[in-house]
Amino acid sequence: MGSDREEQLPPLFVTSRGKGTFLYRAFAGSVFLGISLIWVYRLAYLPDDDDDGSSRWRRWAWVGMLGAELWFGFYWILTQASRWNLVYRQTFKDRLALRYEHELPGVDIFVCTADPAIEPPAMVVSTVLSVMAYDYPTEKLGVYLSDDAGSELTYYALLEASRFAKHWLPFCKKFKVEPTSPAAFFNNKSSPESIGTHANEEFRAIKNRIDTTCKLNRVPDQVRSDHEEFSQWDSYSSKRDHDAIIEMLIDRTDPASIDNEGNVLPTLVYMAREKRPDYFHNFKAGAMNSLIRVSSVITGGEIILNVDCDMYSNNSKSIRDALCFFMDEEKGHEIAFVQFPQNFVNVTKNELYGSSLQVINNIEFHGMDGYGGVLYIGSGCFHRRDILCGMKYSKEVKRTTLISRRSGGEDQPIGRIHDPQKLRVLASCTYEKNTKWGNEVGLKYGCPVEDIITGLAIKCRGWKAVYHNPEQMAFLGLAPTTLLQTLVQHKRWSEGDFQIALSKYGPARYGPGRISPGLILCYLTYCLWVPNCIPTLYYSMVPSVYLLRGTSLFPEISSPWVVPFVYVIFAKYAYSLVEFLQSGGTVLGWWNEQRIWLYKRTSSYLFALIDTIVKLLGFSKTTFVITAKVADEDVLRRYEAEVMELGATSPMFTLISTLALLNLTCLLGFGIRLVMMSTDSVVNYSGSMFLQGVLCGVLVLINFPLYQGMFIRKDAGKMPIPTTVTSVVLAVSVCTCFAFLY
Ligand SMILES: *[C@@H]1O[C@H](CO)[C@@H](O)[C@H](O)[C@H]1NC(C)=O
Ligand SMILES: CC(=O)N[C@H]1CO[C@H](CO)[C@@H](O)[C@@H]1O
Repeated sequence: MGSDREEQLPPLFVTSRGKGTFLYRAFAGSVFLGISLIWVYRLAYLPDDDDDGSSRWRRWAWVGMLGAELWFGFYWILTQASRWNLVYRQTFKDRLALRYEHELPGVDIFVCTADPAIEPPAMVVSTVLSVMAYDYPTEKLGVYLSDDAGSELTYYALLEASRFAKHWLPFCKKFKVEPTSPAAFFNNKSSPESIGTHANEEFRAIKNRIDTTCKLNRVPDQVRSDHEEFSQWDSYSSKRDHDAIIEMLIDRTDPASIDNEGNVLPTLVYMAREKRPDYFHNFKAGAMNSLIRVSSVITGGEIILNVDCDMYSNNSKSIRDALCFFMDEEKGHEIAFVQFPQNFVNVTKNELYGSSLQVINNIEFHGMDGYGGVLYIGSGCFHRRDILCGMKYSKEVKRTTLISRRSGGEDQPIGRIHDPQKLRVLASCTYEKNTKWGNEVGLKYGCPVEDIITGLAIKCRGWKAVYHNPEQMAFLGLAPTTLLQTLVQHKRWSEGDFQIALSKYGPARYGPGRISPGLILCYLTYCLWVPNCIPTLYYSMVPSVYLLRGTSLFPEISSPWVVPFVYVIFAKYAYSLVEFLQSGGTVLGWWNEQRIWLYKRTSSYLFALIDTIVKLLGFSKTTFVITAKVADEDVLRRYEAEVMELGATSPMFTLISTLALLNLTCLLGFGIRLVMMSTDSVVNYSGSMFLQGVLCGVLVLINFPLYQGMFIRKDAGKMPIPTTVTSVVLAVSVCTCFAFLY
């Protein structure tokens, strides 16, 4: 290749640094000073160890406060890493088209679904259609649906979709439709109605057929007799026990596979890997690895995109965006994957469950990107196939970018194996036995967050990752719509991340020398979510019960030591509010986010910690809970009205409501005590208990929706009465013990 010419070409992407970095660093330094002063205060004023019981209790509580504050300070330092050095990326798709339009690489897109009852097939095929309609040469596109339930309903839906694609793809092209998910496009009130009536009717008809079939739980006999492949389900016994089923619904190399306007259609493949009760299936990582193998012999695209089945494409140019990174002459060769943010269509204005992940998407990931290593979060991510399959980075491969390998003619010959028998072998339970799959090749096994650990391993092999967060969001999915879903989802995430921290791939152990120190800190922020539960529980209980007793654990209001406490708390929260507003949130949304922050820490993370310990002791195995993507209408109505959904029985709910009631009792007790005092002692007393009272008061305020759910609301989403009763009993007994015993 003419390398002189290459070097003068303007780049395909540019990276810019965030503004105000210096100011931010100065601010962070001042907060750190405040934190250090808090530590100093705790050490300097450690209560003496008298024999008197009450002061001994105070001493221990004080030591606990110090421990909690040491942890919070340490964790705060970790979170600074992802704010230290923000970078933003911009791509030039016109340059890409100009230079490489005729040598664009093949792209295989994997959509994973696991259960037709939780992830409705009509939604899944809308996602499939949205990615089939990417603005990309269709003869280079392969779309694969992995159905881990091996359900014929999902296959049926895909069959309908493959027929609808013949209308949908030319329609998208002709009218430049955005987004290319038919469900999203036709549901959007602002979509021009005039252009789509016919397509809309057709889509509604197909959606109805799919929904009806799913409701009846049975594929129509006519369809079954017209399509002999349904006979493969004759041997199907359950979603945990069935043969591999691989069907090519559209083969782009087949001259008959054209849309209504005569253009080639992208390849479309249905895959249900073999499942047997005796073989562990490794959840989504197992499905992804089967897809990697099967696709490698059918279309063998150099680039792999994987999306969750609810994450439709909202930007038909995303592939081109990603290629601007991979194909950049200067830097492209070291990039292993390009991660897009996970955005959600379902979020309400003041996001009650904090599930829009705005701060992660708009701040923290840009910070990780600054260290060359955003997380791989399992959806909306473009990978280079050879790197995902274990290739190591080395200086020699510097020039083997996608392009030069392609034009060098060293392409792995794509077998174009269409022999179903051979394909099924690739998706069989036994294929991976005694191979490196799940370890050095493909996605890693043995961790509930296979994506995070795989991304980390890739970076530890020397590769870089890029985060691209374009204005027009690339992928849109569904956020959890109930409190319990949110808490359960976070339990899974935090538990998985914590397992990474404890494993031999723990960033602090495996990272040094392989990835940058900043990136290690960023990873630790996520991997150490779980241990936050202990100090948070401590801080939300102990000061409150000591308030009830009248024992002070904070400096008096007139003492200069109040300053660092007030400054750190004020600075931290004011900044987090600014950050939240900058990321497109509202003030109320921020307040809601703080509540979820508390609930996650005191329930999800605690249960994750308990489960981790139980597993370490060898009592149970990893289980995987899929987050439901559908909710009944009643629940949805409350979600849209931003009324907290509490109508479920869960130990998590018992825990958070006990804590809420505990704080309420303590605050009331404190109030009663104040009322019964003389004016002089009120001033003194409230001065010494000031910070503690504020802390308890804020905890009561933030728990307001819980009190409502327990005592005021009458709808089906209120707290179940048994939970309320249990929590009241627990909270009152704890308070009584502390107030009157010892
Ligand atoms: C999704 O795409 C549409 C059409 O281009 C755009 O108007 C909309 O803003 C996008 N949605 C989001 C959340 O970015
Ligand atoms: C599946 C689901 O929850 N969908 C809802 C997402 O939110 C929109 C509007 O907020 C609803 O119309 C959907 O039904």
